[in-house]
Amino acid sequence: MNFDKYPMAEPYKIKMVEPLKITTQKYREQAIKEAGYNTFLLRSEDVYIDLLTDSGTNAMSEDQWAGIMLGDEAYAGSKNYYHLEDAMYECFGYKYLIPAHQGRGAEQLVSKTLIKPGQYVPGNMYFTTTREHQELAGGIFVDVICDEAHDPYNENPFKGNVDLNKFEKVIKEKGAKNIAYITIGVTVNLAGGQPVSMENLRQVSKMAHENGIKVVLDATRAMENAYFIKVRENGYADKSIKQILREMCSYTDAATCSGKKDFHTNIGGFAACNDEQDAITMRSLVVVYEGLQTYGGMAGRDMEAMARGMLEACQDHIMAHRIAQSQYLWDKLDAAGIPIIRPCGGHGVFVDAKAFYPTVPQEQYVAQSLAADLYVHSGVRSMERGIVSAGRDKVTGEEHKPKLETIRLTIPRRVYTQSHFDIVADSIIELYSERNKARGLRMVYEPKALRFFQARFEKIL
Ligand code: PM9
Repeated sequence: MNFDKYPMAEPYKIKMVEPLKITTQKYREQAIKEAGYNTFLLRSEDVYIDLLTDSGTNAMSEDQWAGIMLGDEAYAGSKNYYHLEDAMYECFGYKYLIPAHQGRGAEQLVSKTLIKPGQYVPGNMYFTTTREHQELAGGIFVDVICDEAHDPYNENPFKGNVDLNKFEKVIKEKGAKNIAYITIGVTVNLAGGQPVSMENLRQVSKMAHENGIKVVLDATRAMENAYFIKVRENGYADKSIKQILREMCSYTDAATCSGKKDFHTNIGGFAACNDEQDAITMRSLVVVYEGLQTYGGMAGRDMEAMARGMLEACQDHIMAHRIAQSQYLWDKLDAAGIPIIRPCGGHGVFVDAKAFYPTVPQEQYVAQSLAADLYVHSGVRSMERGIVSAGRDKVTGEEHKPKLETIRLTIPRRVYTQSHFDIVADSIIELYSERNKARGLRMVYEPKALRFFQARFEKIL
């Protein structure tokens, strides 16, 4: 039997199930209205298939659950911290670990440690929480991702790559001493989960280090990125995910990581670095914002689950199945002619809302409106990744207008089956056939920071 022919076949069996509720369309119309047409404000029990995010929504393994029972809840020096430190070193290779309650906690520590107010922070496309913490620390984000990343239909297999000319221009124009560091997200979330090649990481590292600039990896989905390097980049097919990951990290000086994605855990994160002084500064901050340096806002049991999940996610067949699920949904939508970001990315499928609803302008929050309509149609929850997520320029107050205006169908790991993906695909296809009924939204409540989480809207009739 050639099992390679069945990448989608689950490398696990199901031990515990969580019931799902199917509601009527009338019920969902009322629910989304009450939620201000914001899928973040829906009650989870009113959702049938939840593709809002892959963050903290993953199914842990029996080994991780067993680890939960071994939580050492001592205030200081928990044995689970040391397990986590060992696992992080084995997978990522950084010298120092600073645990945090989740990714944004780590982002605060790194931003406060490395950014002096007024400094620039280039990066391969913004991420919401990352840019927020950089700006709160007085930094100015500059996008240096390649142009292909902003084009949904460009087929470049490494659309997450940094454009070296753009990076060099920032160094020349602003001066190396005015650059705090460069952030490299692997994969790039808002570009559609697109990976960065090893070759690009190597070149960015060379250019940065020749100019005395540090490289900070957003390692949140680094294992997915390593998998893409394995299957898409020459010379890596016979290397393991762990070997590829260690090489990726070797080009960088520090990392932030949300533990809620690749590691299948429900909570957790960390910052890591190789510079002792940076570690000392971050440890002095972690006790103020997160918790003691040996738990950083996590319970001992959470650290144990994360340590075990990290080692598990490095196994090649686990990552192959993970990406096969995204590819399955992507293939079905592509075959039906649905406008989606190409090529298939890691953590989900991104529908091009501007092309899906061409009659609704971006200023009327077209992706937000599509996400609400999809929920009403079938109880499938997705997330807006467009003008609402992009927020406003902190200086001018103008709305950022990203070229990519998408809804993200994010795939939680080991949670849904092929039949669920069939329903999601059919629902999108049916909605596409009714696209002439589309209406825009008006924002009626706008929070100051990370507005996409809490903003409220009304339908324009
Ligand atoms: N990502 C996601 O759904 C959850 C929050 S935003 C809706 O994609 C990257 C690349 C992320 C990320 C979170 C964080 C922050 C940092 N970098 O959510 O704080 O995708 O653990 O991580 C989310 P935390």
